Amino acid sequence: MARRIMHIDLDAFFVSVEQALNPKLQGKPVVVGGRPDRRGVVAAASYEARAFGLHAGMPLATASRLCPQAIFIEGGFPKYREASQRFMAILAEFSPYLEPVSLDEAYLDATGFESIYGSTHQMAVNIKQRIRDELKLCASVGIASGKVVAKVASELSKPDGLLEVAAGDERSFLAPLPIAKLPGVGKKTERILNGLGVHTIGELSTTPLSTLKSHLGASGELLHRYANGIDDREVEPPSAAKSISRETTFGQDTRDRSQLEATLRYLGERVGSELRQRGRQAKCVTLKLRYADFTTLTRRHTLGQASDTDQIIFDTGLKLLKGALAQEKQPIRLIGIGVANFVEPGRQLALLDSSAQRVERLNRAIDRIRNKYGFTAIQTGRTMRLKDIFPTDKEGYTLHTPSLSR
Ligand code: TTP
Ligand code: MG
Repeated sequence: MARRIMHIDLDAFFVSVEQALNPKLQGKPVVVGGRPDRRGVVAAASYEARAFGLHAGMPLATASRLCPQAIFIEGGFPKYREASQRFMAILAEFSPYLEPVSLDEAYLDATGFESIYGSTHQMAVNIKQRIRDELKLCASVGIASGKVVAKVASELSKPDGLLEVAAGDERSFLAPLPIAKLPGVGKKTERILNGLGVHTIGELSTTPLSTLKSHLGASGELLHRYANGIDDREVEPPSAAKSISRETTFGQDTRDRSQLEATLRYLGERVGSELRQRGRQAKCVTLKLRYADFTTLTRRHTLGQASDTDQIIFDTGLKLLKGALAQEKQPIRLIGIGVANFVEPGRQLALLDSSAQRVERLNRAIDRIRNKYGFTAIQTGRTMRLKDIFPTDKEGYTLHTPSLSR
């Protein structure tokens, strides 16, 4: 199936957020970056301001000379961050294959989504509409068989654009454009290529590879591929964390076995619950201890078979703890447990023996109840001991480092 990759980029992002919040700014030349009497540069310019030649990176003083009637505002990052989060949340509803690139820009793999929306074009129309309705912002969308052509297309379509390059048309679409439009061609590369008599992407695409390699090194090869519309890079969702852990420092250093084990059990359950929520199983369990003299020990154990159950996580952590306590007699200041080496759960429940099945079901039942009524709605035997030590609320025990232990 031919890939359909979308590049979505918000128009005049910082300025558009300001205009959405303050309608008086709409339709006017507006600059975010600061007062024109200050040193500094334009961060974003409205399209009305761009008509006067203003652009990002231009000194504010120059901007105000070219367009004295422009409205200059300082701007505020939290507003842009919030708008960005809402923008990405909308995109995530359209496809799970989403790669945020910056605050206002993302790639989305829409391959195979035609059947849902009628066409990829219609899907893009729907995305633009949701962004307009919910955020009062305007997005430009490029659609192509790969990232590079999709990005060039969205850029070219701005503002309020939507441009789809049909499969097979990538080269001819790029050919007439100046090389500076090709992602990866910066000022320096542009100068070198111009020196070789190369001005358009089409000319770049027919320049011998050996010439490009000798003048640009490895990037010459990449640019040659891009210029020919070849780009197999996948849309990569942000890499999920590679481990999950919880730890806490005790109010007082301790050697109390039952307190150590109860805390380990509790932290292990928090780890297990997040692991199951992420739909992963882990092959490795780690224990972390910090002693009264601040020396820190970490021990790890690799499981014969990946697991996501509280019992296996705790039992493994407990074994590591017992081994450590046998070796070192100092009181303990901090305890932590974690899991790593994730795998997708591959095996069928039916293949497990019946006692393992019971454990899995039990874990899921506990998760359901805790999701509904809070973490302390169910207490397993060992963690009851913590009641005497730590205050509880619906969310769980309030340990000394809540952010790490929740
Ligand atoms: P861009 O998407 O590059 O620009 P834009 O959204 O303002 O305009 P366009 O319609 O061409 O996409 O950058 C997004 C935001 O990042 C921009 O609104 C402000 C910020 N930014 C800076 O702070 N400094 C800069 O030099 C650039 C280029 C952007
Ligand atoms: Mg933008």
